Amino acid sequence: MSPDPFYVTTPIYYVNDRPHIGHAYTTILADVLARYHRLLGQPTFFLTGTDEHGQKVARAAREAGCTPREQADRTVVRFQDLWRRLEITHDDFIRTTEDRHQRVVRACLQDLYDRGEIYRAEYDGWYCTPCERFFMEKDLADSNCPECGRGVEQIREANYFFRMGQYRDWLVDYIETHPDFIQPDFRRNETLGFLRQELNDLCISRPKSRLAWGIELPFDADYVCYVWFDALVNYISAIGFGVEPERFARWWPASYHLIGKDILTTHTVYWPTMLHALGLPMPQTIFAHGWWLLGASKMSKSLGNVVNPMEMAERYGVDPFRYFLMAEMTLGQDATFSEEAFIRRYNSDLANDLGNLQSRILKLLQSKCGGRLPPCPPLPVAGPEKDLWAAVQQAVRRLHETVLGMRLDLGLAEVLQAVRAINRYLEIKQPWRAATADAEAGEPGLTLYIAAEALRVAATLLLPVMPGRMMALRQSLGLGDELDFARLSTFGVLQPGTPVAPPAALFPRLQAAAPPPPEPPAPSAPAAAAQPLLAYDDFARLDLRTATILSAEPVPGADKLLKLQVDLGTAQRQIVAGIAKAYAPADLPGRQIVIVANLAPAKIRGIVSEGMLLAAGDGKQLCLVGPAADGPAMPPGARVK
Ligand code: ME8
Repeated sequence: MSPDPFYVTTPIYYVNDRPHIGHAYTTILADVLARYHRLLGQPTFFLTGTDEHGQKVARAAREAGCTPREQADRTVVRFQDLWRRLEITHDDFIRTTEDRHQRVVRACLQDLYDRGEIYRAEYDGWYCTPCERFFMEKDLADSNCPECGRGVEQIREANYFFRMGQYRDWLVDYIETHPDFIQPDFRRNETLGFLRQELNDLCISRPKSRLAWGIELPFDADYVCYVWFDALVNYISAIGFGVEPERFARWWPASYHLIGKDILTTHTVYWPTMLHALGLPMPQTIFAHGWWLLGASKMSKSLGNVVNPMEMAERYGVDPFRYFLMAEMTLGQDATFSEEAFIRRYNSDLANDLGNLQSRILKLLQSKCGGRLPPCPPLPVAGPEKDLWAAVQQAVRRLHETVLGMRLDLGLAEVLQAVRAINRYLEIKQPWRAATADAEAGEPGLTLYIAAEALRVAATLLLPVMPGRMMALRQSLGLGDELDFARLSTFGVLQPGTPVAPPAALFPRLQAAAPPPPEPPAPSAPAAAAQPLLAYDDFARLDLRTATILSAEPVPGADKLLKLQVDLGTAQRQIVAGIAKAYAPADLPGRQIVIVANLAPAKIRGIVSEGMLLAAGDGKQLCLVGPAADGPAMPPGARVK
C-alpha cells in the first residue's frame, strides 16, 4: 500500500509590507513538517504564497506612490528571497493575482451564484469618505466614524452575500464530531463559542466604486470579490481544483492548514462553509499557533518592534534560527522572542551539547583511530552501550510522536536529551585515556563507533529542522547524500574504515548579548490605606459574578478598548473594557473573569456596556481577575463574595 499523501499549507501573506518573524515562523514550521514527512517516504506537497488583493494592499500601494500591481511585484520578491535564504522547500508558491488562481475563484463564485448560494441584497449603512470604509449604524461612535471621528454619510448599497448562516448547525456538528479538525482543543472551543451566536451571511463583494483592486465578480462587473473569499480559495486553486481533477484528487483534502491564531475565524468558519457549499470535503486539521511576542506585546509595525528574520539568519545562521523558533515555542501557545534567549539556547543546546559532541568524537577518531571509523562491534546486550542506544531510540520514537501530535518543542528536547546521553557515555568510558596503539580495535574503538553511530541518529532526526548543518555533520561522519531515515533504528549503518573529517566548530559559541537597559521604575500604585474606607453595606450592594468570555473584538478608533460578549449563566452581556493594550482579542474567548453585574449600563464610545470587569493593575501591567486556576470549576454567574 502506498503511503498517505501529505499536503501542508501556510497562510498566504499580504504583500503590504516586508516579511517578519511571524511569517518566518509559520513557514519554517510547515517546512519542518514537509521535510519530516518526505523523509518518512510520504508523497508531500507544501504550498505557500502571497495574498495580493484588497484594501490593505491597495492602501500600501497608495502610500508608496505606486499601483497595487507594482506594490505586489516589489513585495513578493522579499518573501521569495527570504524563503530561499531560510531553506524553505515549498513545492509551489501561489500569488492570488495569477491567472490560474483568479480563474478558479471566478468559477467558484459562478457555481455558488448559479445554485443560489450567493444572492444580492441592498442594505443601509454609513460611509466615511476619508477612511473609505463602510459601517453599520451600531458601529458608529457618537454618530461619527469610529476610525477617525469625522462625519459619515448614509448610503444605500447593494452587495452580494454568501449564505453562510444556514450552515451553522452543520458546522457545529462537524466540529464536535471531528476532534482533530481544529487544533489545539482550546481553539476548537473558541470557534464553538463564536458559533453560539447567530451566524450572519458573509458579504463577499465590494463595489468597484469603493475598492477596485480585486477579482471581478463573474456575474456583475461593478463589483470585485472580498479579499478573504479570494484568498482562501488558494488552497484548492494551487492544486488544480476544477482544472486538473486527478492532481486535485491526489492532494485534497489538505493534511494541515497552519495558521496564526489571528485568522482562526476565517479558517474555521468561512472556509469550511465555503468548502461545504462547493461540495468539497474538509481539510483534516486546521492548526492555529500562538504569537511571537516581544516582551508582553505583539510585534507590530506601529509599535516598531518587528524582528527581521533575514537579519537574524545573517547574524546567527539559518539553522540556529530555525532551531530556536521550533524549540522555543510550545505549539499553540504564545512565546516571547529575545536575542538573549536566542543566545542562551544556542550556547547551551547547539554549542555546548551538540557542537562539542561532534568535535569531541571527530578529535578522538583522529587521535585514536587514524581518522577512520573503527570496526563495528556487536551492540552489547547490557551495560552503558545498551542504555545509550535505548536513549537514542527513545528520541526516535518521541520525535515521531511529537511531530504527529504537533509538539515539536518536546520532540526536539528529547533529541537533545539523547545528545547529552552520548556526552555522558563518553564521560563514563573516557576513551581519551587509552594508549593509541591498541585503540582502534579495542575498547576505545568500540566506544567511539557506538558514540558516532548514536550521533548519526541524532543528526538525522534534526535534519528537518537544521538541514544545512546536520547534512554537514553527517558528512563529517563519512555519510553520503543518501538519507537513511528508514534505518534510524538499525545499528551499524556507519561504514568501518571510512575516513572522517577533521574537527571543526559546527556551532561556535556566541558572546552573550548586552543586557537590556533597566526599565524605568513603575509609578507606584496608590497605597490601599490612603483610600477612604467603605462601609460593609456599601460593599454588599455590589453584585460580583463570575462570567465566561464568549468573544472579543477591538473597538474601531479606540486602541485601548475591547468589546466583549460574556456569558453570565442566565444571560449574555456586552462589556466594553479598557484592556486592549494587555490582551489580544483572540486570547480571550473561553476565559473566566469576574464582573460587577449590577452596574447601570453606560455608553462608551457610543457602545453600550452592561457591566464592568475586574482587572488588577500596577500602572505598568494589567491582569484580569478570575477564579483561581487550581480551584474547582466555577459555572458562569457564580457569586463572588
Ligand atoms: O492574515 N507571531 O496575512 P498576514 C506568529 N493574508 N505568527 C505571526 C505573527 C506573530 N507575531 N504575525 C504574523 C493574512 N504571523 C492573510 C492570510 S490565508 C488564506 C490569508 C503569521 O500577512 C501567522 O501565520 O497578515 C499569521 O496567521 C500570518 O502570519 C498572517 O499573515
